[in-house]
Amino acid sequence: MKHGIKKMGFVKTVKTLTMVNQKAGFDCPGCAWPDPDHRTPFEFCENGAKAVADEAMKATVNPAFFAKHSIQYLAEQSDHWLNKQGRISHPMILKEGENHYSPLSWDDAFETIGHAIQNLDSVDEAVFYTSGRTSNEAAFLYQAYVRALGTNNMPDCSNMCHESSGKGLGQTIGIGKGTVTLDDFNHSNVILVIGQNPGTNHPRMLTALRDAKHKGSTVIHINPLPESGLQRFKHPQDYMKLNLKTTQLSDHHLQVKIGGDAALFKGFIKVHLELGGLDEAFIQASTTGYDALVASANEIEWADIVRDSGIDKETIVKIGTILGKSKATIACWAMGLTQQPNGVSVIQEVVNLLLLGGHVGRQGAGFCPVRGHSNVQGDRTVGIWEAPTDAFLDKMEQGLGFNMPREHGYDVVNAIRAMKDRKVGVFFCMGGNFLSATPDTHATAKGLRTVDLTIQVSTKLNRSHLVTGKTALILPCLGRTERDVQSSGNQFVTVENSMGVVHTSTGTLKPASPTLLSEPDIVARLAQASLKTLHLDWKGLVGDYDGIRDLMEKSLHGFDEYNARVRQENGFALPNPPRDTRSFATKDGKAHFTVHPLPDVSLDDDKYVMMTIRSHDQYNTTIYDVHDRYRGIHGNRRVVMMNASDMAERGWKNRHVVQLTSHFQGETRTSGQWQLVAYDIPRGNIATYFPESNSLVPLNSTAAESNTPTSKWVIVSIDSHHTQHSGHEEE
Ligand SMILES: Nc1nc2c(c(=O)[nH]1)N[C@H]1C(S)=C(S)[C@@H](COP(=O)(O)OP(=O)(O)OC[C@H]3O[C@@H](n4cnc5c(=O)[nH]c(N)nc54)[C@H](O)[C@@H]3O)O[C@H]1N2
Ligand SMILES: Nc1nc2c(c(=O)[nH]1)N[C@H]1C(S)=C(S)[C@@H](COP(=O)(O)OP(=O)(O)OC[C@H]3O[C@@H](n4cnc5c(=O)[nH]c(N)nc54)[C@H](O)[C@@H]3O)O[C@H]1N2
Ligand SMILES: [Mo]
Repeated sequence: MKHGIKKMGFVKTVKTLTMVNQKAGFDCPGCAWPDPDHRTPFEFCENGAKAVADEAMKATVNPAFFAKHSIQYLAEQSDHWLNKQGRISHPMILKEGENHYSPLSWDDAFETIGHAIQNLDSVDEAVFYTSGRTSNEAAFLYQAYVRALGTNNMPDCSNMCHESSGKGLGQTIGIGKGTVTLDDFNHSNVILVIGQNPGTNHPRMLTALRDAKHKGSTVIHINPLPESGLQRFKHPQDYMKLNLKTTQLSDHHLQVKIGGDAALFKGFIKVHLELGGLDEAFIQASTTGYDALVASANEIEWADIVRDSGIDKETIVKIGTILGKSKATIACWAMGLTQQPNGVSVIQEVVNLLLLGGHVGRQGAGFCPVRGHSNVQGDRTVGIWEAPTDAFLDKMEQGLGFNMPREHGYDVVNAIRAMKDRKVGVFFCMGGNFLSATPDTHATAKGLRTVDLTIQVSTKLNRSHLVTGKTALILPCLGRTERDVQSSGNQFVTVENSMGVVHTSTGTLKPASPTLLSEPDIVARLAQASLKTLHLDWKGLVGDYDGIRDLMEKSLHGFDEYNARVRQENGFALPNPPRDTRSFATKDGKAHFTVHPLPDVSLDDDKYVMMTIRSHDQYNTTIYDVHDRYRGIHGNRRVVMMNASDMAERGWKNRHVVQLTSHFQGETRTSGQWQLVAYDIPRGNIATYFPESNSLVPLNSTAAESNTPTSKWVIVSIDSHHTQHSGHEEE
């Protein structure tokens, strides 16, 4: 309530928060955790309230604001300050060589973009980014437009997020998504929470863990940090029932070293194989690669497993035995696994372990990659994909009635490389904050500045509005919480949650400014301004989103009777072969055990591994405040969490100011003015907050196969700070 009242006042707060995640309300723009079928009036968490309140701010970033503040002035302000200024009210343009954005009409904005696109030498010089809040309708229309233009250049935030999960699962179980439902949690024996901080990033997941624990499940938390949301959890509604007991959510915490999960899982697999109790019928009938897995497990030495994971053998045997005896195990994970150099293969070690016990397509068991942005999974399902398969495009062509480009496009890292090579003329962003979210901030900034025209469809001011192409546009749009009225009346949109359930989301608030357009409307006008052949009745489609959904039904697998089924009370679940029928859409129709060498996690003596993580008061690059309450850190975000013994060894105390230098393939990157804080983290490991530390993440350091930046594996050296900090314009 406090977070709401500060930004929207009392009455609007009550009205708004009681619509979050309700059947007639809007989907929380926070995370992608699913809603229970039977809802209480309060289906939101502290951080969801922050996200909603942040969107419901007044539209004070208006033409007068931009007339008052130059780009140079704005660039000197912190991310926290930029976000605090309110919603953006009008389309704005920053003309080449000018220091202030000035207002322009929507028509002029689209004409500017249309010209720029039509003047490109090749459509492949246009790149279209998406952040994962975009609805299914907007995303579907957007990809249809980009493909009508003739390119697959569609990098999206998931390239930096769960791409490794999609690849890791797709290759082994034939679907790049999770296989559990919310109800499975209530039937599980064991729940693994790996490389994830749900107390801050998916708070409503804690309720599912609490309920599962009350039914007897064991929760095993694998993380270099203790992450206190898992230690002492009290459901907010228990305060009202005066049931003030806290639940210890995690029964076991394995304080693995950063990057040590592959070794740890190889240990679990060894224990399981020795223990027996495998699901032999399943292995026999439905998998391949079992013998090779056994052979490789026999070869691996315990000494290597213990050294690389940082966990002693006794503990691995104890936890491995619990896992080996479990009749129903769920594995949840997030960025601690996906943003590693071995992001894909470490997820496949998790797959190996669960396949041994047949923990897939069985009640209470399966894979649960916990998604970030509230519709990032839906965006991919409906076509935001730089590397689509032919089968996917065949169906899309059938539905849309025009030819699709087949050559794969740029993902996020390749888009930045292309900018640096001056191969990008127009860069269009549907939401997000590309400059701050991507690695290697200085390299990205340099890349962005080579582009002729950059366009940001946004709700709030961020650093990507300040580090731009030669000409820059801001197109302000409606948020998820706002009423979307088109020619046929009030519209709703649809989204897919982390467990593959598609449902409606209806904005209820008065739009922050009468000038705002919906995202589908922006796409339609973009198409009309820049396509040589229209192919679709863009205006008609936007007049009534049912028309967009009818097109989706024709163009996508699993969307039959979309308009009818998505209107059902709890929406509907998309097809999921492993979950529905224990079948696997791999080439041979089997689930695959895979063998990977132990990754090299060795370090030189003077080096540390840095992970870049989220605080409790941020939503990705949106900084709500400068605290991290659950970790006991207040008033500063430029902090380095470091082991007390590592600090003592260097003669350093709390608050000592250091500079960090990252090392990769002979290159270094340095960033100064960081304060040390002694923290419960393994020796040799440190943690900092993103986006501040993103200038240290090397562009070319990416995960094998998924090309995801290794935001959780940055090799650094630490020195006392001597040189002057260079200002944060691009940091
Ligand atoms: N309030 C809020 N909610 C959010 C977001 C937000 O910024 N704020 N962001 C949304 C998005 S887009 C996403 S993707 C999710 C992110 O959700 P998380 O993945 O929970 O986010 P991170 O802060 O990146 O945390 C990663 C966790 O992995 C651990 N970790 C790091 N390296 C390793 C490792 O090598 N092994 C293991 N086992 N653990 C490791 C870290 O200690 C940390 O606990 O949250 C979503 N929800
Ligand atoms: N070092 C490091 N880097 C990381 C990560 C990390 O853990 N460490 N995590 C990565 C991950 S998992 C992700 S998902 C990315 C996130 O990357 P992005 O999705 O690009 O970044 P966000 O900060 O979520 O974007 C916030 C902006 O989106 C706009 N916005 C908000 N709501 C809406 C809306 O409804 N419509 C539109 N059009 N715009 C809207 C606002 O203007 C806001 O400023 O960052 C990645 N970067
Ligand atoms: Mo994410």
